Amino acid sequence: MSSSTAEESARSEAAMLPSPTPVQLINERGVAVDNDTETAAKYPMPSPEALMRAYDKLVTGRRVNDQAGALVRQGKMAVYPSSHGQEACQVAAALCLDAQDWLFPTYRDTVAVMTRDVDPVEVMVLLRGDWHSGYDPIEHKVATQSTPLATQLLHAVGVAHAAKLKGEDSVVVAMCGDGASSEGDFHEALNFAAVFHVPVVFFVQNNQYAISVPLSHQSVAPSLAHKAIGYGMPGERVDGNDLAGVLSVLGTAVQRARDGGGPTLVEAHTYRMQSHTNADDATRYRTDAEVAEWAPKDPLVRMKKYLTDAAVLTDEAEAAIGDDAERVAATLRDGLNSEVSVDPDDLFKYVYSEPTPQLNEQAAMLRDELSREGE
Ligand SMILES: Cc1ncc(C[n+]2csc(CCOP(=O)(O)OP(=O)(O)O)c2C)c(N)n1
Ligand SMILES: [Mg+2]
Repeated sequence: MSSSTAEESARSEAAMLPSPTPVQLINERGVAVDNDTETAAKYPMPSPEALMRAYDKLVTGRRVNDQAGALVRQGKMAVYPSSHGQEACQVAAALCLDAQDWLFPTYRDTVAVMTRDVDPVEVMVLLRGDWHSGYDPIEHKVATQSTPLATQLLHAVGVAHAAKLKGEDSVVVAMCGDGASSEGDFHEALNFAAVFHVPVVFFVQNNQYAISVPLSHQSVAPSLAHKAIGYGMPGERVDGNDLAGVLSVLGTAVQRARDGGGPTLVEAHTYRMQSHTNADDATRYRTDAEVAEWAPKDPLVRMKKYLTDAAVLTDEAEAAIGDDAERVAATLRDGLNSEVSVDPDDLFKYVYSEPTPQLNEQAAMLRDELSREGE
């Protein structure tokens, strides 16, 4: 290998590696970080308007998480995987996309789906147990919230590949958790995306746990973002509680994909502040002291401090943002407190265009069981 080829190859390898520490634009005290020139050029601070728009969604996202928790306790929803503490990731994942782009969320990404302007009640009916999905994925370009881990990543790559073949200008953001990165589907999706150079951004919210399994039992790689180079795509890591940082890093990756630069793997370092779902008791596998360490890193607190100090966020603006969030919470309460009548047959109707014999059998069993209810 000639020395210039060797240098070029070393440069392109280095470009695929993530930053030595997670990218951060605003620190935990709400102060802008003085980054080196290269990082600052690659990840510019979003404009005050963009930050205000995102902060508005952040406040609503937190309110939605709190409201959903209350609705579960009141028996109005079956289950809620909260993204409390992860709202910066949620908001940024939706706001980095244009109208023609696609989002592939998981069960924990309700706030991301709502931030893409899907009706809040339509989003929640899945978690009430009424429907497989209450919104139309094609209308909103938001796939259904996936519970089988990492399966959505393959679907996302398929959509991105199709968009590329059709010459469409759309980018796909595919979300998953740290635990999902151990799935075979994760590997297949990243490998296919890199080999076929498709416009997709893989966005891993590393919230440190897969239910009770800590990250240390999931991976011993230097970071999840380091996995990217093994597939031949760039990886980046970002402080997932820094809204400005996540917006900038995801924005850069989305633009790269749009410009024909191929896929990127972005890992956000964050923390699941509450239990996995209401059916889990996190005190059984982690200490209060560990949770307390993350409390001061709250994405809302630092964004509020930064915007207030910059005199962008005024008391009136804060009050208006709070009112918006209350309106969304009231919409959720009204929608989920209303009586709903569901047809049990619908469970089977839309699985395949032609029902399979097994589905027909299961539907008949359910009908029989229901007809004997109360006997
Ligand atoms: C294929 C598959 N295996 C197992 C499960 C059960 N399960 C549901 S959530 C979860 C943990 C996932 O953790 P992570 O990917 O880190 O996401 P988080 O819940 O932390 O957002 C597991 C194992 C599942 N839903 N799908
Ligand atoms: Mg996790």
